[in-house]
Amino acid sequence: MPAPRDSFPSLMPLGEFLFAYLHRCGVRHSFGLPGDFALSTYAWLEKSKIRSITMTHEPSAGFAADAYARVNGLGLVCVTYCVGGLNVLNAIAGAYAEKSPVVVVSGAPGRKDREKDPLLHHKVKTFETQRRVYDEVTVASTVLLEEERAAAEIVRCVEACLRHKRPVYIEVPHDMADRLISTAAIPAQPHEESDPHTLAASVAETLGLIRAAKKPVILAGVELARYRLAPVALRMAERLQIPMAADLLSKSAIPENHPLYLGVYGGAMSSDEQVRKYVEASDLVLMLGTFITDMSMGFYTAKLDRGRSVLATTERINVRYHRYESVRFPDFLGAVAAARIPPKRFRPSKHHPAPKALRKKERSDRLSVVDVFRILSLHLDEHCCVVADIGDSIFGAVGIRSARQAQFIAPAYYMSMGFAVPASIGVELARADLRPYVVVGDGAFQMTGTEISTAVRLGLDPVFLILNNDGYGTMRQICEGSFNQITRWNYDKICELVGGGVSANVKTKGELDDALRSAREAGGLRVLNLVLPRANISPQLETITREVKRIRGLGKAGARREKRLRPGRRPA
Ligand SMILES: Cc1ncc(C[n+]2csc(CCOP(=O)(O)OP(=O)(O)O)c2C)c(N)n1
Ligand SMILES: [Mg+2]
Repeated sequence: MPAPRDSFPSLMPLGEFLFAYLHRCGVRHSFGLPGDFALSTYAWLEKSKIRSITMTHEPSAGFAADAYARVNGLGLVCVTYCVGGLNVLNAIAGAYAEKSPVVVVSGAPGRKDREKDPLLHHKVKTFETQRRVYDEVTVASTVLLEEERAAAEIVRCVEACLRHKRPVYIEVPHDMADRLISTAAIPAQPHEESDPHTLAASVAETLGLIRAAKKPVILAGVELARYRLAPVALRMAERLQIPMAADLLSKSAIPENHPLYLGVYGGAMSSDEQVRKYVEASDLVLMLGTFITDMSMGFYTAKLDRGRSVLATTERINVRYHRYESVRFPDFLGAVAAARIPPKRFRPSKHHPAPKALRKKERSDRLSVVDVFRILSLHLDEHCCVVADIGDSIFGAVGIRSARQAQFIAPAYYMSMGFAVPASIGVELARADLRPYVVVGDGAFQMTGTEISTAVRLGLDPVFLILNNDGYGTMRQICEGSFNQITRWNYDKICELVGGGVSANVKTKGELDDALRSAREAGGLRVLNLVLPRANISPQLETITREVKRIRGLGKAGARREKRLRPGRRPA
């Protein structure tokens, strides 16, 4: 989608144009933290129609903007030079890896400052350092040092962000923000088109495979969500009666209450054996917008044969062993979805089991990870968005199966801890009708849990479920050690600290059910400290840690290897 660019006054202050343009492209909130080099930019942000949200720490601003971008279609971070910009870098790297369109605006030393090479505070090596670092995690970057080119540079970067669904970097020297820039000569960006012959050939080969297939299946990938193409894929699935599975990164890209939905596929990390068997026994796997990653494919346990698959993404169109160049994914998908071929026969009956209701006699049982996700599933509906952090929060979430459509957001490929609490702020600001249900480990909570104070200040109403298993449970499964121990916090006291919300300690299945019901009925911000047995994990985490240990040579096999390599010494 090209960004709009017309009808601006021909001369505008740079800062005014920047935020007016971003607003026109759909940005309504900015996440960040000011600093002296960014204050002139912040002054324009304050005057603009975009609401500035100050977070407690820049990494959180990055996670919030990433989640906001996933829901809204474009996100914005505003920070100061290096101390702020480099603080937010990891979150932006995650947005790059998982295709989330975030614009990073950073304040910087002035044009005048750069004439000599003084040692200015926040400078690392050269004035170019931060921009060069950002070149690794963005699809376009610019330093706005010239009035004549500034507007065109802003448009170029934002258009790249929208086109590639990946972050871009815009550096605003502090003495440039107020300068008048020309908005007249903004060159048009080239419009990419599919080569019609190659498109026709790729579609014809795919349709031939679909016609011949007895048991095709669609793996609905995350790009369907990013490029808003899920309705097209759904249309295709419905017309051809082809069932669909998602992966961990794309979970909920298609509605999980759809009759054609099978569940999450990820090799041995699938949501259940039925899905795994169905996908692996299929004679044609149509991977639409799918990222094939070690995580989403269950750490190399997935069994998908290239000879019976189509992989169509914005980066490649592969039909079995053929690769088609110059074919745009939306064109390919649209053409396959519109083709008139006879539908398949699919009986959905035994798939997609709804979560089992809680029985009276189990209410006093101690809570387990599996039950957390089962009970949570019973309370979710189309107004909920589950935001999961790393650890069993994300692996166990494969087991979430709500009876009605619920959204799901997680850094399921880049896997950076600390994502979920700040991300929930981005989700709720992007869509006020979505209530975040944040599933976060005690370790991850200790990284960015301070953002609860931001949520309280903004009057938001997320429900935080802290999976408290006394430390880094995931790491403990792979390799036990004192490095997995963290301080035991009184998580139920956090509401007192930040001055808002209601918290509770939850130990049994019945208590969780009651707490979620009360959260639903009364609204408001909730913090639930879910006290779990230390060794209790989800079946998905068990699978993945077993595979990691096997591949990395850790655990028993690793100890034997260590002994062989260093006879007489105990493994560390
Ligand atoms: C920023 C970051 N640092 C380190 C890791 C490595 N790591 C993955 S899971 C994990 C432990 C998570 O602990 P917790 O949040 O308590 O979840 P649990 O594993 O106990 O479910 C660590 C340290 C990571 N993924 N991200
Ligand atoms: Mg933990």
